[in-house]
Amino acid sequence: SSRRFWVGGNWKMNGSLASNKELLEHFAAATPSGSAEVVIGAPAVYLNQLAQIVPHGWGVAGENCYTQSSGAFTGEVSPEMLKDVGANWVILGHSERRAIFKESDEFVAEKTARALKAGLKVSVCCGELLEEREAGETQKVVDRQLLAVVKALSEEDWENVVIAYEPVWAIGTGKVATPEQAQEVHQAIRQFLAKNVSQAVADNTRIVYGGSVNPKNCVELGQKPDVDGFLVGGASLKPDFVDITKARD
Ligand code: G2H
Repeated sequence: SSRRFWVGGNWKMNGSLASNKELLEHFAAATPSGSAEVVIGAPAVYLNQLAQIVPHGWGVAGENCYTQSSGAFTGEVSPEMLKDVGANWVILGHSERRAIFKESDEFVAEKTARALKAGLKVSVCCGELLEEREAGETQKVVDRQLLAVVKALSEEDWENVVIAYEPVWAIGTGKVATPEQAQEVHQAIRQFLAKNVSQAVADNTRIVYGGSVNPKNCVELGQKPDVDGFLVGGASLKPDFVDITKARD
């Protein structure tokens, strides 16, 4: 397909000036010139550092942003500020933001629209809780989360969006979804896009899997036809993250 494989690292609230530098030097030394598009997400305070030292061609992502460019919003960071310090992507709607910081589907969608308007690309996350999967509600939950995004975006906006499907029960637990489980939901998301946006957007939008991806399980997951890459948490803090970026090569 025309969908270039996409691999994001999501460092979450980890790192330091010294450890970031060391890790990025490891990545660069591992000749990370695979065919995938690679993006590293890090705490906002480190994005300026990352923008200067990520391996050639890799992108830099914020892990959140607000809906306004500037103003009296103590503690928030705007999409324009992320761009200003060298980020070209932002991860939005991660399950930790939804669960811990109570972000609603509508708020995530509004942030997605605003970040795109500011010229950032967006990796927007969705995914069900364990009890939702067990109740047979996986697709209903994912559709609800994505419908809010569909309503907030224009068809052209989708060119700059990657959907990350991250089942919450697989996040940081070591309990990775099977390739079949991932494929089933990714395929349903693509059908959802065809029905609710357009066939072209369904065909061209990257849908990546997240949740306990590591160098051992990434190859099999990456062979599934609707798995267009990964969003990687814990394993993106280790030198062999580079192997995951080459899962499809
Ligand atoms: C899911 C994922 C990265 P991990 O949160 O977004 O983290 O790979 O540690 O499960």
